[in-house]
Amino acid sequence: MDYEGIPTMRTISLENYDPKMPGNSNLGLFGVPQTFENAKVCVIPVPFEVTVSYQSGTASAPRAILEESAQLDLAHPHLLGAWKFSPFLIEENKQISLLNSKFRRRAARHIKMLEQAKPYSRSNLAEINKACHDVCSIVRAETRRIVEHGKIPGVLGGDHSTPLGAILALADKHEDFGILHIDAHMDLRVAYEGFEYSHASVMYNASRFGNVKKILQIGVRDFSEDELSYANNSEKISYITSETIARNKIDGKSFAKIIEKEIDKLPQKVYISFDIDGLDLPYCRGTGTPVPGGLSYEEAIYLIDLIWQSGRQIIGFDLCEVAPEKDSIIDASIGARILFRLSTAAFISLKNRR
Ligand SMILES: [Mn+2]
Repeated sequence: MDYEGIPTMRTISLENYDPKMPGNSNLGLFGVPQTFENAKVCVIPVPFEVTVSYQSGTASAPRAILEESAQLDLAHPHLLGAWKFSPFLIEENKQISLLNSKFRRRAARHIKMLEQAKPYSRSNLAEINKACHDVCSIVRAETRRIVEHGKIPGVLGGDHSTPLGAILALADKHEDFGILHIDAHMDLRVAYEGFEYSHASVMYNASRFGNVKKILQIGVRDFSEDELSYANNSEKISYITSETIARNKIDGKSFAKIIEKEIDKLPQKVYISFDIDGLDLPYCRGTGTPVPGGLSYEEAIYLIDLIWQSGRQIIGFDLCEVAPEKDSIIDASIGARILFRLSTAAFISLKNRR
């Protein structure tokens, strides 16, 4: 019998769930007993970080963010009863973490050889690329399944290579969409370190899909001359560096003024790719390639909401490169909050569907 009428874990469902109860991540993302059938937004966990070039740790993000997500209070400034529209977390595909643990060390060895200018094994590199390709295929298939059910997919990485399969699946479905890319990096490198599916190449790879019509990068501040020249020579790619944002603000322009004109360049359908290092360092201390400068948390939320507020539809999103620190819950907590705002924004944007 239930203790004093409180439903036990097994009997808690969306019907009898009480958002005032203490959060429990065993019930689901954000502590809500969401179901696949009911959810309009589904999150695919991708604990994969084989191509990370500097600090590792982001493969543990899906688990840490799930645990931390139950601590959030879910009142939302634009959505009454937001908890009911909370996303459903798809069950993790075990193949992904198997491939991650098998190939992470082999990739690290490859990077070490490159750094020491020593000859590297071509077959090792080919096998790493094959593993990354396999993960891309898994994410693509999962995304396709979600999209076929009329739901919005979100990828929870892992490093920034992980959403490529989702962008591919969305490009299979939508003829014309843009990407809002929040990041410290342009990720426009061609097969960085020999990795065809590198985290540092994801926007280069996405820019080659015909149905991706526009990529708008915000907060970028750490890039190579090759990436800059690729961006400058591509009609698809626009960017606002965090330095430009900061200078404009110093000159007395508002963040809204700087951003709005650029958002207008995006098509009606938008995919949001959110690398946590697009935020300033205090918000992502554990992340793989930290860079000072960047957006504040509120500026990022403003940007996310501007997509639906401008009449656009969010067809999918990802959150990558969150790397929870050992003795701190802060990175995972911020990640969970960004994930909640991304998924609620996607849900709200359904009203703009055409
Ligand atoms: Mn980045």
